[in-house]
Amino acid sequence: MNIELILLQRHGDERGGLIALEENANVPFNVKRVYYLFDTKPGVRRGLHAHKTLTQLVIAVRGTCHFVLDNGRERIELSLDNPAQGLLVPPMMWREMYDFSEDCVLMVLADQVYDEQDYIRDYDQFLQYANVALSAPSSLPG
Ligand code: T46
Repeated sequence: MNIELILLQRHGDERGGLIALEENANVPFNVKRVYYLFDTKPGVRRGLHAHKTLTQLVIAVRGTCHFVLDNGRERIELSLDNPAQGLLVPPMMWREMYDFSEDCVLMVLADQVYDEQDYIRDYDQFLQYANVALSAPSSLPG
C-alpha cells in the first residue's frame, strides 16, 4: 500500500518553529475544514471508521500517536511524532489511532465539511465497500 507522508517545510529560526500550510500547495486539496483531537485519555483507541469520499491530511502538531491504515487488503501502522510531517489519508481507508501521548494534539485538514453520511463505522461494511471500490472505483454503493 502506498502511503503518502508529506514533508512540511520548517520556516522557523532561532526563536522557534513555524510551519505554514497552504491549500493546493503543500496541502494537496482545497481545505474545507480543520479540526484537532486533544486530551485523548490513556488506553483510548479513536477513529475505527473509514470515509467514503473524504481526503484528509493528519499532523501531530504536538506529541505522538500511532496510526493504523487499512484499505481492506493491507494494513500498515506508523507513528506520527513530527509536526513537519503530514499523513495523507485518502478515501476508503479504515483508520485507527492509539497510544496517544498525554500532550498529543492531532490536527486534521479535510477537503469536505463534516458529514456523518460519509462515515463507515462498521468494519465488515467497510470491507464490502472496499471490495467494490478496489474492483470498480466508480461504482461505490451510496
Ligand atoms: C478522522 C479521525 C482522524 C463533528 O461534529 N465535526 C467534525 O468535524 C468531526 C471530525 C467530528 N464531529 C463529531 C462527531 C462525533 O460526535 O465529534 C464527535 C467525535 O467524532 P469521531 O468519533 O468521529 O472522532 P474520532 O476521533 O474517532 O475521528 C476523527 C474524525 O471524525 C475522523 O474523520 O479521520 O479523527
